[in-house]
Amino acid sequence: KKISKFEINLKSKIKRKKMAQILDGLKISNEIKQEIKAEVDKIKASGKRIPHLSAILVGNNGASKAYVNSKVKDCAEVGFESSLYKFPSTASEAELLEKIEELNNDPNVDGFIVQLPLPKQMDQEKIIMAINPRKDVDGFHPENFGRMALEMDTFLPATPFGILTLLERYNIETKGKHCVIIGRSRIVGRPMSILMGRKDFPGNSTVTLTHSYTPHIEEFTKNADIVITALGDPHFLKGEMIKDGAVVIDVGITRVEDNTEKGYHLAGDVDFDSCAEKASWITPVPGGVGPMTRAMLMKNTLLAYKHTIYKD
Ligand code: BQF
Repeated sequence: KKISKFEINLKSKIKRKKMAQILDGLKISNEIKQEIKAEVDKIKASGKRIPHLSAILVGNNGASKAYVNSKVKDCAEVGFESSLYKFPSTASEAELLEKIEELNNDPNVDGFIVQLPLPKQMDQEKIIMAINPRKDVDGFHPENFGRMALEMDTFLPATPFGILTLLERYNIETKGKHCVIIGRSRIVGRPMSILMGRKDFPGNSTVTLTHSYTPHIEEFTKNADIVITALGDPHFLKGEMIKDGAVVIDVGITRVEDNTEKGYHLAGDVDFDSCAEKASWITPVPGGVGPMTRAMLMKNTLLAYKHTIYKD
């Protein structure tokens, strides 16, 4: 039987893969920073004190230095005041606790962060517990984690807050969806598992939290409407592990050494090319969740300034 040109055209049209749309974190993060800047401009015009974020950096970790510097730059961009306190890696826990107490009591500082990870001799938990929850713009204090889990107003950790904001701005349906999260870190996976199950938008998902002891992870990811990867294993999630039309959020940012001037590039947990062929929406790396993380720290600082979370 002869096949007409029309039929061939039709077949190739049906076969042609529909590529995923990009969740553009860089674009949305710039919009959010612009919105914050507009608010700060109004605050300035009214003659009031401007929002102030402080940061504590301990030691010489290259990535930590770069992160903290980028936060100082973001503050300048949105019009916040910022201050950076640097300690050598040999600093004692007591010295650090003293600075935290000073910032806790400084009425000119709205919020502050201690850049993680800390050197090994420091008890990270003890340091975080010393931060006044009202100034904990990273949302790492257990009181704020508890408030989050109980669906009270609080500072959400910047990365989960950034993911929620991306889903919200792109109006991605989460209600009644199956959300599979890979990784149970304190900063991403575990809070995300709580947030996606909240009675809110984004939220109202059925959540599965998978991790290094989950056998046959693909049996979960294949059944997920939304997959969030935060494990730090470049190209871990392959297209064959997801279902058609899935929403794929990549939180991985592993530094992979290469021959570029920089000496490295960032690799996500998602095998972008194979997943983009099947997904409906996908975040790129770089330019996806990372820039959102940075913008949400600015947002939390503004919320601290305005006493949006703790009202007294
Ligand atoms: C991008 C962080 C692990 C440990 C401590 C943009 C960032 C990253 C990636 C960024 C992170 C990760 C930050 C991209 C802040 C996110 O375009 O892909 C921005 O600056 N982040 C941090 O301060 O501490 C970390 C990850």
